[in-house]
Amino acid sequence: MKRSMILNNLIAAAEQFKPSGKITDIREFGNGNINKTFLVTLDAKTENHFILQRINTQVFSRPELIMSNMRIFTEHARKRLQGVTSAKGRQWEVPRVLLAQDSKDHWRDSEKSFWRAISFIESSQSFDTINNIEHAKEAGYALGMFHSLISDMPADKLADTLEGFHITPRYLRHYNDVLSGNSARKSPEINYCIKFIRERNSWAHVLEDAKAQGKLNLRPIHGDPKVNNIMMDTTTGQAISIVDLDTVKPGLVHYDIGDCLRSGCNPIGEETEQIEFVKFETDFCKAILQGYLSQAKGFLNSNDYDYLYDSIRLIAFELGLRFFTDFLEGNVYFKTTHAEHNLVRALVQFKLTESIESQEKAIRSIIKDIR
Ligand code: GN1
Ligand code: MG
Repeated sequence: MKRSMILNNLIAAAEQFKPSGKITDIREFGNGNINKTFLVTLDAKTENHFILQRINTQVFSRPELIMSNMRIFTEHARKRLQGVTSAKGRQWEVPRVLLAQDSKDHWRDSEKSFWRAISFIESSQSFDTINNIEHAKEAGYALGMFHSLISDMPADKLADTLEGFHITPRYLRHYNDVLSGNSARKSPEINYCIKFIRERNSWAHVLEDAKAQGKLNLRPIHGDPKVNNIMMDTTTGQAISIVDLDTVKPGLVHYDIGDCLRSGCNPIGEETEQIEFVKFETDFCKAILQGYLSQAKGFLNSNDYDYLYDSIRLIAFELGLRFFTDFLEGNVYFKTTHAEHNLVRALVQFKLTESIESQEKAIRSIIKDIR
């Protein structure tokens, strides 16, 4: 598509959703790996920003379902919230779905691209990495708050918008297919990844096996609670919201806990190229879990605790596996800036997995102490 056409569609989409006022600015926003995200600024007295997104329909093949999940979740959470925040004296915000001029929750442009808009959490910011222990506690609190708001919602109220998401054995099967059809020259890095995955092949079924045995149950989850989806109040420094609700769907809370910890306890971040410095920070792990359990203690059972360590290790491993597979496949899923981007990302997650494994005793003892 020509640049001018893309720009025209972008402006037309923003016009569709603007609540009031004149659009004064549209700029790319955040570091998402899948969708295109923009921050729209309006010339309005209140609510002078909103988030506009073009959904990647190669990944989310039924985007209408994302929107209906999002509406079911936000409605439920907002009802639950009445009473909760005032009691604690803290603020918590649930993003709102903005409707287009025809009152639909999305808009298709002339190219059939799928656009939707969401309210912006004003006076807040997000960070790609955790800055300190307080920040870590707040990130954990945010995930706990999110889970607690939907803990009374049956998982089957939500559609499965991304089949196979976080089902590690499925990613492994796909990886094996891709690998067997790949004839590219194998560099030492590629060989390291192949060996790394092979050595963890049978363990990688751990959460799905526990689910099949009835030890872990499906619940509504966020799906993507990495650190930069947690919004922090710019004045108080407290967590105020979790955004990016595309993957709100039935799953194991362990996927979320693992994702929050694998992103939160990696102080140099998932986009680093300094692979030798990647380390899982157990002090952050303890603080995130403390913050999480301050909200989540009431609905976690003994089996849930038993699988926490594995979930931390698994989601780091799984993301490495997903990045590596995408690299072998020619970067068809995650946005990249260079040909080896997904290979480097995979190496970061595998290093992180190794760091988790080498600190297994310490991590298990943190979990034991706080349960
Ligand atoms: C993707 O697009 P983004 O950055 O919100 C991915 C997550 C990964 C994450 C890694 C739908 O999320 O699962 O953990 O990249 N989302 C999807 O940064 O695959
Ligand atoms: Mg996302």
